[in-house]
Amino acid sequence: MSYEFAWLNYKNKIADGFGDCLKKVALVGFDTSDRTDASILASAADEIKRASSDIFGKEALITASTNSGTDGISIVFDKTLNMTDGAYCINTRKNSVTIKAASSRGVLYGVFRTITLVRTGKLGENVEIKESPASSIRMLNHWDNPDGSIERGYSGRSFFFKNNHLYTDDRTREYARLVASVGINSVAINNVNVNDIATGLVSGYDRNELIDIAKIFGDYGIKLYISLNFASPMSLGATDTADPLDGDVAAWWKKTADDLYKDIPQLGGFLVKADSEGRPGPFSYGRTHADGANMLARALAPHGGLLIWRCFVYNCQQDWRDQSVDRARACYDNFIGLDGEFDDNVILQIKNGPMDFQVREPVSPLFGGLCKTNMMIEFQIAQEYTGQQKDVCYLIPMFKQILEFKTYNGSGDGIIRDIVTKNGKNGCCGMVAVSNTGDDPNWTGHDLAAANLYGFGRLAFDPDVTAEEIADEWSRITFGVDDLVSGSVKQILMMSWPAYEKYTSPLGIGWMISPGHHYGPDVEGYEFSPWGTYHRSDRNGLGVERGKTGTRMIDQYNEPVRSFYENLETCPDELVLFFHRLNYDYVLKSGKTVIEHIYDSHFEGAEDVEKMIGIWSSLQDRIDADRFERTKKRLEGQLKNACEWRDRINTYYFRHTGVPDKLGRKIY
Ligand code: GCW
Repeated sequence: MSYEFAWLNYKNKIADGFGDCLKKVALVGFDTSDRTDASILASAADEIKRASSDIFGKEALITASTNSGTDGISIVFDKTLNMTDGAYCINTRKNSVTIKAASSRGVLYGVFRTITLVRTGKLGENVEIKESPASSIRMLNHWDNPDGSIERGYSGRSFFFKNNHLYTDDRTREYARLVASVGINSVAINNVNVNDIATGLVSGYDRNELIDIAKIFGDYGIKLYISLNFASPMSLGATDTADPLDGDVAAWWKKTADDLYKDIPQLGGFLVKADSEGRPGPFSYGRTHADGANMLARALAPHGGLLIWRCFVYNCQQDWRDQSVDRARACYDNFIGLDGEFDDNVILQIKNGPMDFQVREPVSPLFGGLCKTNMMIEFQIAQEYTGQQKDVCYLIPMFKQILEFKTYNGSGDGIIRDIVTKNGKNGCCGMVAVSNTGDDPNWTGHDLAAANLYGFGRLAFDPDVTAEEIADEWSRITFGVDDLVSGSVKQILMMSWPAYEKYTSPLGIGWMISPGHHYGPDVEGYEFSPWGTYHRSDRNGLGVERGKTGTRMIDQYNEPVRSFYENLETCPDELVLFFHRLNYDYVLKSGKTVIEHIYDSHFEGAEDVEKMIGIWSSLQDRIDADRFERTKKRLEGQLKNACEWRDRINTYYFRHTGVPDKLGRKIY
């Protein structure tokens, strides 16, 4: 499939200003003998060339040099500088720009950043910009399957797998370039549900292709990770058990890792989903998740590899009649007792919320509970439950809120951002997102969904940048510099998450989506299922009580968070039905009753989508016809979806309560 260049289309209109500097380039210190550095530096040099020729229609004049020039751009790689991996410094004078870094990744990121600043007109005379990545691991997880399908993929097929084989083509490099441009440095290419031939990826299946992918990633400073099947040695017939304490099993993994690192010395490590949704894991052998993770981590440790272990572990065979079990408790209950038992090269990957990527959830209490364990936060930009890249839902404002949340973990505030960027041993922490890319020409299905990919990378690198800044910058480099376009696109993006929240499930309750595929409403779709996702609506009220009189999930939070959520006086409206069961006539902080809120928010949500269509339509002559039309179509589809949600939810609650809408709006 053909592809576009997303935000890296340098032919888009750029701002006036410092652009000329790209015409003359001095490369300083690029003659390194280190092959890893050399390949990344070559990508950086190539990028400047591309930007220059696309912007000016002419190749830049590039020289290898020993010192910075007095005009044009000088890119300095100097290992003696006191800067961390990926950090860079950009200085400007009258006609010149200098980018300095002590790491080749820093050079690459500095080049990408300079190009963006030039394009958006943000580079003036005499500025100094110093950036260093906040998270040491900035990762994407692809849920791509060997047959080319993508689990929860909404933008076409895989560009890593086809017909049960890995492959590389031009797009592999374009992908690496795209994600490296926002600082991504780690990528797991295969689904965490490891089935069929994917099991063999660790032990030789398609090894040459794996090497090719790792090499292309390496050119852009990206480490390849492989998702593994915990039962691999058994599934592949090498052992008759997968017990992590069995000597043969450990020896098999050690040899497997040794062989892998011989072929791919830069491999990042493994990603594991175990004992979750039917996947094998240590529980089958009466072992703990620490036993399982450490055994694998020890196979990787001699090579500097990392073992990333997911905490999405819960009972998906629940009986809906049994109200004593609460899925929201599961992640914390399964891992809290293991704090301090994991090896230094193990990182627990924890989903942002205790359930599963709903439009609104509290922060997972596990972040505030673990004190002696490396942690990464897992977000999902694939929008499985937030519109599936059919509906626009810009998730960066949500991620920002989560990152700023105070857990009161340990002695200080325990802000999530700090836990995932500072608290890991030897930099073993960071942020990961389940990717939203596929082989659609625009990469993300919905053109506006690319803002989530861009934004996630930017945020993992610099959590201080605001959602508005990201939206504005992304729009300028994606659609070309035009204040009206970027203002309007920013407006649509910023209203999209609240709109989605309004027209779907109310007040943090979640899970009213159609079972299986998870798009569109089905109020009771999961109500009598084994998945542990219930709202228990009856004629009086709705919600699962998670406080003192209920499942006590709230007790998993530290004080003062615990009391904050326990007390109805302080528990915020947007999460009140996550934590408490309430009657329909309960008066919220907004002054509305629950039932009034349900009606109002659903009408408003659909109206917001109409507004978004109006804003987008006003850009008709300012955006190329292709992207204008395909986005407009998606927005119109979104309106249909929003109306369906509105009418089903409002009708369902009207039928339960008999309470008429005060404003007499149409409820069926
Ligand atoms: O929400 C669920 C998804 C599954 C996914 C799982 C997970 C990869 O519906 O498709 O499996 O989360 O995160 O492991």
